[in-house]
Amino acid sequence: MSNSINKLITIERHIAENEAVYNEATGEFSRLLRDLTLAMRVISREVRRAGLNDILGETEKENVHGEQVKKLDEFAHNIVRRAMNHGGHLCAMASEEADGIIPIPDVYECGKYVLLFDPLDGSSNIEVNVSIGTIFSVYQRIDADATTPGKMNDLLQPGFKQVAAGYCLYGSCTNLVYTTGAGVNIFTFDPTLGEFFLTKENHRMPEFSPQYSINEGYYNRWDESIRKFVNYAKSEDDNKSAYGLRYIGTAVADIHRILLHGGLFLYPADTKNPEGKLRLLYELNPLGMLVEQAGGLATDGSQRILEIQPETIHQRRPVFMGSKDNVNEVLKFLS
Ligand code: AHM
Ligand code: MG
Repeated sequence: MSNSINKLITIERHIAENEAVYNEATGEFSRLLRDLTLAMRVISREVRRAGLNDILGETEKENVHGEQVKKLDEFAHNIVRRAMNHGGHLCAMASEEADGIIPIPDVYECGKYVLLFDPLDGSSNIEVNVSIGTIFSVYQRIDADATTPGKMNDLLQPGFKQVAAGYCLYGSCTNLVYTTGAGVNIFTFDPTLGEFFLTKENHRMPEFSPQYSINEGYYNRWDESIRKFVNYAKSEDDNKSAYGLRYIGTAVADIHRILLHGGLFLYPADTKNPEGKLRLLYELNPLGMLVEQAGGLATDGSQRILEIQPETIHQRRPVFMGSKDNVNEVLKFLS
C-alpha cells in the first residue's frame, strides 16, 4: 500500500480530529471508536500468538448458525464485549457469535449507540494461517435521548443509517479500515509501539478491475444467470482477456483486496443457501458502507445492500459488491 500522506498520525488523534469536524462534540462517539481499537489491539496480539497460546482449535459449542465455535472466535467475541459494555456509549450489542441482544450490564450507563460485530470473520481460515478479521457496524439508537437499555429495533436498522463501519484485518500486517461516512481511512498497526498509524486517507477504489472472487465449487448450485456471468468472466477473445480469480474465503480479506485493487466479490444464493451465506448486519452492511464510501457498489442483485430493512439480526443475503463497473457488469447478467 502506498503511503500517500506524510503526516505521522495515530488513530486516536484521527478519531479526535474527525469528531471535532463531523459530530457534535460530546466525545461519546470518539470514546466508542477508541474502545473498539483497544479490542482490536488485544485480538491482534492473540491472533499473532495463535498456536503458542493454546487457543487454536474448537470449543465444544455450536454457535447460533449451527457451526462449531473456534476458541479464537469466542475469545474475540468476549474481548469486544468486555471492551465495549462499560463505556457508557452503547445501549446494546449484537454479535455473529451470540444468540440475541447482548445487553449492557445494569451497573453501567446506557448511551446512544448500538454496535454489531463479527468478532472473527473467516473462522475456517484461523488454523491455516490465512487472513481473518473483525468487522464492526455502529448505529445511533432510534430514540437518541433514551437512557434505557437498547431494544431489537435499535439493532434492526438499514445499513444506510450506520454512523461508522469498519474492520480490522489480521493479515501479513494488521490493518484497521474505517469510515464515519466521510471517506475511507486505512491504518496500519505498529506492534512494537502498539499504535495504529494512518497509512491512507480518503481511499478510493479502482472503478474496474478484471478480477472476480467467488467460491466456484458451488457452480452447479447456482442460478443460470450466475453461471453465465462466471463463464463470461473466464472467456477470452480478441477484445477481452480472462478475468483473474481470487478467493481467500474470508469475506473481509477478499473485500480488503478489492478495496485496494478493484474487482468483484460475489456470494450469490444457491440451492443450499437460498439467502446466500453472508450476514446482512455483521458483514454486508459494514463492508457495503466501506465499499460505497470508496466509490464502489454493493447490491443483493435487486436492491442496494444498505437499503435492505433487516428483519432478524442473523439474516443472510446474497451479495455482489466491489468496483462500480464490475458490479454494473454482473447486474446486466442478473437482469
Ligand atoms: P464466518 O463468519 O463463519 O467465518 O463465515 C463467513 C465466511 C466469509 O468470511 C467467507 O466469505 C465465506 O464464509 C466463505 O464461505 P465458503 O466457504 O462457502 O466459500
Ligand atoms: Mg463472518
